[in-house]
Amino acid sequence: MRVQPLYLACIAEANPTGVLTNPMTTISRRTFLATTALTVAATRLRAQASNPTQVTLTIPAEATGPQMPVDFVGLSYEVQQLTDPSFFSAQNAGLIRECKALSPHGVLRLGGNTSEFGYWKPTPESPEPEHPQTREVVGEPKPQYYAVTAEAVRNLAEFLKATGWTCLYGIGMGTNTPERAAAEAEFVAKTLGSSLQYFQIGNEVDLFDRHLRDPKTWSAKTYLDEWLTLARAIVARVPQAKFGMPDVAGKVEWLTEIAALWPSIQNPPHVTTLTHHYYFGGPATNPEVNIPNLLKPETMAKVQRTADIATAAADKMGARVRMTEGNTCYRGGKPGVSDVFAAALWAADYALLLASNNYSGVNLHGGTGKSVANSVGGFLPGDVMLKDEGETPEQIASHPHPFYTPIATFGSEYRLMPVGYGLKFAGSLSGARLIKADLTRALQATGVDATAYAAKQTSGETAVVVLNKDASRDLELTLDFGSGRAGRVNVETLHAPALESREARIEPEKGRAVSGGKVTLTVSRATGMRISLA
Ligand code: BDP
Repeated sequence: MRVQPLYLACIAEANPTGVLTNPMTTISRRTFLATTALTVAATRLRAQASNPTQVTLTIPAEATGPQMPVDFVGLSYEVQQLTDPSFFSAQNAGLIRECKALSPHGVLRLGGNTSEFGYWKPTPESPEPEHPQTREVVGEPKPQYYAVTAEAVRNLAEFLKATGWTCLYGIGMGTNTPERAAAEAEFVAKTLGSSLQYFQIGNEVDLFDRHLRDPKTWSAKTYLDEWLTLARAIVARVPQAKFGMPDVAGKVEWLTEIAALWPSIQNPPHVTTLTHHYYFGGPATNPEVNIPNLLKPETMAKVQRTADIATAAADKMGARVRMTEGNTCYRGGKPGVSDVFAAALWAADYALLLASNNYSGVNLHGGTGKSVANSVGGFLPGDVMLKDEGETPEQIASHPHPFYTPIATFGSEYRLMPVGYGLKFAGSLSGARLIKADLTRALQATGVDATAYAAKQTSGETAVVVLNKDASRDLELTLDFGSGRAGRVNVETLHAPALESREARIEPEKGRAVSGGKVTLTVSRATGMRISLA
């Protein structure tokens, strides 16, 4: 059995689910105080273990980097989630509350592997169409067809209004026809109105050669031809339609190829966004998917290389880049990595690195266990792993399903998970212009695995987010805002007792006075800190 840290056992006493995101509301005060005492004692012990590493970061006064859009933060769900029309509906108060808590201007992306098997059913009487042959492949969704109904789209529109979010609406490509795609798009455009940002046609099209297309002929070029047929059919019925594409799983060079082919297209559809996906690794059984690998600097160096390729292609097309579907570990996530605090630090760092590369946003994938299990062949490898490790059905059920979901469903309750807290923490810079300064390089020169991002809000406030991902080293950080700056900084932390904790919190700390333009703070190991100066 997985060894549970002491504090979690203690919390689980009062909360049988064992999963915590907001201890003040889910456990008794007595248990919370006991937990806090343990945590504080553990922190003291750690602090005695080694001296903090001292470092000074100079924060330039001018912000000349990209502006992080107000709607940078997003979530991604399977289209199959629409088969329950009450899920994305004005009635689903719990989900609406968690979405709003995550971001006041979020972006809901609908897609995933299941999007290739949904068919548009405009009226309850519309018959199920005939479907083409596909190959069944382990790990890919079984060709289980389902209807996307007008009722589900109407409810989705109400849900978006209630959250203040917009939508990237996924239309299938794998088994769809231009006529059905256009009819669906027309209804969606009319029903979602200004809540619709754009359409995406096809999910992870670079993997279609596995089960949906002929591997001998499938390429970026054949994809583009097919995409154009569908997109033009949509534009014929929705002339103002905008698109994001190609939503590749991994072949980011398809973006380069598409950008090279683009000038040869007569009267091209309006593509606002080039899109790709990103999963750090997978599946759950892969031993390389672990906390040290997730948080090490090389992981983000790889992310940077993908961003360089994607943004160069987008610049050529006059578009932006968005990471429309991703998370820590594919095939539904890995317990102990995807559902713990390490994922919060990863998500915050990943999102801010992409923001500093001028991405228009990030959509972390999640949803219900069933919809994601269906997207990967019917079951989550993480469940098998837990069973093999001896967890009881109750213990397994206490994990979020899928393991990486930013908002988890427990019965009728919805809760923001650690990975969601990380995204929310990064989202606190939304709307601000990033300050170009190699803060991360300065931090990593000390040998500590930490990163930092600075930004200037339109109000003039300067905010610095420091993510100390290091499991063993604390930072004694001096921020130098320039001798002309004075006042007090506000401080907020993203923290949990340990990287392995199945919880996360964002909490204010005591402000500090700035003296001579400088302020010094301790950023403990495995902690994020946001320091802002008006
Ligand atoms: C992506 C798919 C999505 C899956 C996810 C996963 O688009 O449908 O849920 O991976 O494997 O490849 O977790």
